[in-house]
Amino acid sequence: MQYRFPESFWWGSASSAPQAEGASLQGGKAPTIWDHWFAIEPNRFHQQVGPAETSTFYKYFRDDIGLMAEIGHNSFRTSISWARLLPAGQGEPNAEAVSFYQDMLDELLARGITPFINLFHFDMPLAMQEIGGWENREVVDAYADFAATCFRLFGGKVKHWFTFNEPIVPVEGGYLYDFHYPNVVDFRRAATVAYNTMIAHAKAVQAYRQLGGDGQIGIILNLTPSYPRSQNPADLKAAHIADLFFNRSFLDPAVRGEFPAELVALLREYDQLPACEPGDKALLAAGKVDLLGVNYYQPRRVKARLNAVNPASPFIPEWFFDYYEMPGRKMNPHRGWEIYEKGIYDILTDLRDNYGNVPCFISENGMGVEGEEKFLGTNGQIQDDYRIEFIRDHLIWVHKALQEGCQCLGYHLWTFVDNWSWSNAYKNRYGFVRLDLGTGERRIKKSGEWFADVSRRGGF
Ligand code: BGP
Repeated sequence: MQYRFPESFWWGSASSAPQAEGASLQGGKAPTIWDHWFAIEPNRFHQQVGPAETSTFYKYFRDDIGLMAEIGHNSFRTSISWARLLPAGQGEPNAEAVSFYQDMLDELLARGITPFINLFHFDMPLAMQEIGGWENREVVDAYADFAATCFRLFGGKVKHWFTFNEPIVPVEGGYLYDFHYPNVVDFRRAATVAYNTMIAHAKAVQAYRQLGGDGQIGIILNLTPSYPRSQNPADLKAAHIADLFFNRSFLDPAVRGEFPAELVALLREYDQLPACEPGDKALLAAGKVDLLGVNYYQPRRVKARLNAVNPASPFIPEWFFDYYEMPGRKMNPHRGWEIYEKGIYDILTDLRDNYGNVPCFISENGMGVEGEEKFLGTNGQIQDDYRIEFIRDHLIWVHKALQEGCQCLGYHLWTFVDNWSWSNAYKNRYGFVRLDLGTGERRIKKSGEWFADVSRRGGF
């Protein structure tokens, strides 16, 4: 075997409640911003497929977990839906939701699969958005109560908790670039959402520790290494600022317990700082994670801006850089994302060198492919050799990072069974398992079989 991984390495995949459970308005669950946005603007979703049914995990979780065991999972991440557990956003838990999550966790444990549970995956309960979402500190407190409720109800079964998945995405999508509800474009409001999200994170961490949680609590961040076009000082500066906005804005408070001073100074200069409250600084300082999830899909390549900024246009990070398309870059044309395997190594070594080698794992990595049925083999199985190659080539860099002392504890693919990708709906398929949207049938892809083998042998 050329690439051997530690015996304790986490092999598995990641998913989320809104993208896989389905039954979005059933079982006592209240609508989220996704149900609402789809109801008012269905045209914003690929083929007008909304969040109501997604991948029927709510109904078929036992079968799905059986398949996870079959393809060598020793761990699996999903989320608890806030709007399912607490339909009003706060108050008494919904009994049907409690039994669903208990059963799901028991099933995972019975199959020897360690549950990794995340508490927010872009799915703001509509009732909470109606009072301002993350712009309102009452929602921050309601979230902290929701988190504490989860720790109390499920803490006996769950020892790996995550407060947020990719908290920057609702900021970008909802308040800067118009790809999530509420489709606002306003940097100061975006900064408030980002800031309050980290306060919510810190309050959840505090609650976990106060309740005497005996596991680990962390956050999952999408880290996109910023590469400058050249070593020209203007290109270097562009990459540095992009890194501050898109990585360090969340990475520094999560791991170091404070926002980067340079970012704060920049936002102050442009009058974009959010409002803080007394006590926030200490709260953030105490909210450092035990474990960091790293989602890695693509690098960010930037260059110095060519043109002057229109000062009347809304303030956005792109005031400080232009995107750079590197000639010859390798692309996943379906998602429009560059494939750059070494990026995963650059992240891990950065965490080792600049973030105290915080314990981490690859919590998402994967390849969405459109029209995957054209790779259906004569045996009726999807022959996704491109996905095998994608995973293998990333794992080779993870392996190198491990040999060089990085504390990367596992690798989770996005995703287990093909699931609903927000406004892309079912356009791109990511799963180890194919979902037939017509019949609901699941079928393990070639990559799933390959992964089972890698996980069982501990390498390849
Ligand atoms: C991450 C999210 C996932 C998932 C994945 C793939 O950003 O955490 O929810 O969707 O990306 O991206 P997409 O679904 O947009 O293709």
